Amino acid sequence: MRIKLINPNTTASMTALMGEAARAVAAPGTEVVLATSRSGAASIEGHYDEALSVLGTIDEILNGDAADAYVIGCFGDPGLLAAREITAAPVIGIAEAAMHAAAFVATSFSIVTTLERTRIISEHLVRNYGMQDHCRRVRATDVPVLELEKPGSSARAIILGECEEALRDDRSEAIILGCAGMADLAKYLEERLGVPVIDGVAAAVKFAEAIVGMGLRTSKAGDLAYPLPKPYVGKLSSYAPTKLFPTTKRQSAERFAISG
Ligand code: 2AL
Repeated sequence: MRIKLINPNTTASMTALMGEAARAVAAPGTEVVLATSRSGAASIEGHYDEALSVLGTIDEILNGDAADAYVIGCFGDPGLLAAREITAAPVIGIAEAAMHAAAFVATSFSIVTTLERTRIISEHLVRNYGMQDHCRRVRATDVPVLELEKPGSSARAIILGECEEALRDDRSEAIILGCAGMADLAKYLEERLGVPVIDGVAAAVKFAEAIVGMGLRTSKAGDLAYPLPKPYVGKLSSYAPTKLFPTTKRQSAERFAISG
């Protein structure tokens, strides 16, 4: 099967790092195709960055070869539900995958993320995914996303320290890495902390394999149905659903039935 891993930020080196984490866990028959958004912010660190990243992700789903599943590789899961509307192939967000994986191996977890201003994004996701009883705390390190990949950066030590505090003060039993750019830290941290450390990129790839393996596709029966046909104007006129998606129930059912 082919899984397309989309980095919604425009930093190709971060896509490569995520790709390594994805391919390290992918099954032998899984091809992981990497895509870096072609429009938007170099790193996603707030609501504005997130909102503007969604078109780049939509472009990656609509253009190019179809995939059996898509992974949105940013911890805010930006545009996840919109992405699910435009394809019947499963779309998995790394934050939702990480939280579900954590709940399988621990009754409590802490999320260790980047800038303080992104904490609220993770807190909203915890509530949206019904994980309030599992998530003890979201911890921000104030490490900027692009600092994570700078050689000689103190990011690794800061994150390790925050994880140690989480285990001690939150009494959490697992750690979730709150940024796709931390994907290469899971093993390093797990060895030092002695608890499960969950990277959402790896978790999302494995869940995508499982869901595709079960033959499941995104339901088109309700709010995740293809967008309704209507005109769009201005800069977004080419995104008008009329030209892009099935417009009748019958066409929608036909598209739902096509694998890929
Ligand atoms: C992220 C992420 O995963 N990628 C990015 O650009 N920003 N999330 C975060 N909390 O900083």
